[in-house]
Amino acid sequence: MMRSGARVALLGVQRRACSSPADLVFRGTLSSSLTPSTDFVRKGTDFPILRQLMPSGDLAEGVEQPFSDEVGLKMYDCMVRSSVYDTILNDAQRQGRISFYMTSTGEEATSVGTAAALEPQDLMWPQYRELCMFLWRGMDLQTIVDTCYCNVDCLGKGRNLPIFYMLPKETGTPSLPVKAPLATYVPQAPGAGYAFKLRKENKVSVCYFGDGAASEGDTPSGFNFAGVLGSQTLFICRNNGFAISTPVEEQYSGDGIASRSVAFDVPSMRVDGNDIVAVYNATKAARELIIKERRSVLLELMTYRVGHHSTSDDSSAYRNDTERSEAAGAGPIRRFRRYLTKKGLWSDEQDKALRAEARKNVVEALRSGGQKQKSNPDLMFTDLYDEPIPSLIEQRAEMNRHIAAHRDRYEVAKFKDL
Ligand SMILES: Cc1ncc(C[n+]2csc(CCOP(=O)(O)OP(=O)(O)O)c2C)c(N)n1
Repeated sequence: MMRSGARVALLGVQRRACSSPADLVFRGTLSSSLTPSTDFVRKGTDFPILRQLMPSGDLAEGVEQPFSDEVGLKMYDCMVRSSVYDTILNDAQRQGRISFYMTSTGEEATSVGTAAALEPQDLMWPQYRELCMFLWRGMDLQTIVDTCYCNVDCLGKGRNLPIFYMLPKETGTPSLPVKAPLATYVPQAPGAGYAFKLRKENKVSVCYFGDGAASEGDTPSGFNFAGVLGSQTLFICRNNGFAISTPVEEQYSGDGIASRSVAFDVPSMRVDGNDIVAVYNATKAARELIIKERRSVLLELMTYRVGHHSTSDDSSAYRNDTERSEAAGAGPIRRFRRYLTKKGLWSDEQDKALRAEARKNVVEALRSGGQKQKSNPDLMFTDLYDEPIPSLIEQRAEMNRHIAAHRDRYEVAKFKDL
């Protein structure tokens, strides 16, 4: 193999003067080595999975608990509450009390482990399976349930699907609301991260998304923007094996999502997403690197979507139940509970009491939320334009005619102009 010996300049860096064709330096590559071989490059770097808390509930050799006992117990509390709320709210949809629901079952460590390792000023861009992040940041249960009911106290004014949470201003922790179109936040979050960099702020723009969202064209665009401009963005990909009924094997043939970031000069780390210690440590390290080098980082958190995609899905049509129940058994809550129990920080009695309390609270919040008036559908047409455009005025009139014709089906008695 011939080697030119010349280090090539990175994009934008001055090119050396060439004395002969052999000295030619190409812009925009990291390596200048030359070869006469026509071999294709097929394999990249290996992306090992960071694991620090073993399924047995023991820390890997040399690993120390990175958070205080208090923070550990608070994370566990969020994870259990989230799983209890998921069970009851999913049932509430089945009973026809709310129209739609999506669980985070099995993925609790991905959102609470990251949220707990970040700072309150960091700006969150959620996908929709981050209930634990919202709990960690102080979203109260009644607001969660009111959002699921789309009632008058829903912060999104009932304009969205249930579970489309947003953080109330009083929590003092910024977050964009959950939204439906996949991956739209992936290029937007680096925009905010770039503003943080320009202002030299100690803030990170944190973008959660799934493996399915990573299959959207917006995702590489976002990675490229982040890599080229050095935006203070933390990309958090929850790789849970599925995009609704499409398993990851049918979504990509490369090495997951972590490998893609290398092409965009975004350092990445693949992490066991069911291991709260690894998720926490990886996020801390990522945040440190982002602020120190004013650049973006990607974490690929390997996990499993234990529940159906949503209440509109029946996953028994495309996956076998053995796989699902095995994954449920190996979930992050059990693993962390084993650890806390071995450490003498948690007991079966405490676990029972926490679950009973969470259940009682969510049932009570459902009862209270169900008695509230639904959000006014007229609000769908407000806050978008200063002066409503003609098509919006026509759509609003059409909706009002429809509601007037089916008054018995809508809880509109208290609304004016309808
Ligand atoms: C742009 C866009 N395309 C398709 C959909 C329909 N859709 C909703 S969720 C989903 C799967 C997303 O999978 P993933 O990002 O892996 O998240 P997960 O549900 O597994 O947590 C799809 C295809 C959508 N909401 N937006």
